[in-house]
Amino acid sequence: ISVLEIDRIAQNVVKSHLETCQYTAEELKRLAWTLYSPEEVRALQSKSCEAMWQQCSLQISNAIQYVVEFAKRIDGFMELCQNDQIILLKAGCLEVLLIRMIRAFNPLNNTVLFEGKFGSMQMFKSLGCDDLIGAVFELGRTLCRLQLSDEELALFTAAVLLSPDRPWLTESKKVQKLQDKIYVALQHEIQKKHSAEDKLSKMVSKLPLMKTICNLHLDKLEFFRLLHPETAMNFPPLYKEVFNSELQYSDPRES
Ligand code: 4D8
Repeated sequence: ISVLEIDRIAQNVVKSHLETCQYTAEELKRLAWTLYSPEEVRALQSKSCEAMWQQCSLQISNAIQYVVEFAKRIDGFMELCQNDQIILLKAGCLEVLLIRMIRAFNPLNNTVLFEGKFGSMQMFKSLGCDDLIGAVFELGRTLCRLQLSDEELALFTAAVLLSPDRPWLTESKKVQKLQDKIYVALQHEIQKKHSAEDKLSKMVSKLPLMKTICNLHLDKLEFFRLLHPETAMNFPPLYKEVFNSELQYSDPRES
């Protein structure tokens, strides 16, 4: 693999990332001190669990649309078979969202952008998922410490999306080759910046926490569905499609 090819890959992935982020870095900087007032936070906290889940699933579903568009613009992704495209998106999109979250996370006051304003983890209280939200904010804080550039974020999210170890992939060798090249491009990008040489391993070391968060989210969703089946039925179609556990973990050979 030549330096020229690595540069071409990096350019494609970074361009795709920048084109599919809802907010530019400047917009986020301007918004960073637009905080929910204590009254607004109290209003969010006194919502019913169902209403807050509905609101969060809508935000997640909206953000997933951008991740799907990101994936489609990565060279090689659309050349994978449709089965594998779906598997990679379903398995990876929450991880990508969690990495993308750091662009919209302010580590100075531990707040995250939610529907146009920044708020702390207390605003999610009515979800009844304090452990999940706590883990998400912890991840936000630790990822922010790495001070990733948009170029690094782009390549890291692309590498996570193109994980060859997702269950039921039919062409995992093909995915592996794409991911290898993206990691080479990421390592190359990190070296350009004279940043700490173990930055890549620090990034990769956060993946287990992300997997834990994804599984915790699936557990919470499953439990929520048991308690409030009619609300869960009305979640946005994209959210249901991506996180429907039966579809995600069923054995295609058994159905
Ligand atoms: O650019 O789309 O505006 C998180 C959601 C981010 C979940 C969103 C969220 C994001 C996960 C709302 C609830 C990450 C941005 C805003 C909304 C990703 C938590 C915080 C997007 C980046 C920040 C800013 C709650 C956007 C994890 C878990 C959800 C349950 C349904 C229990």
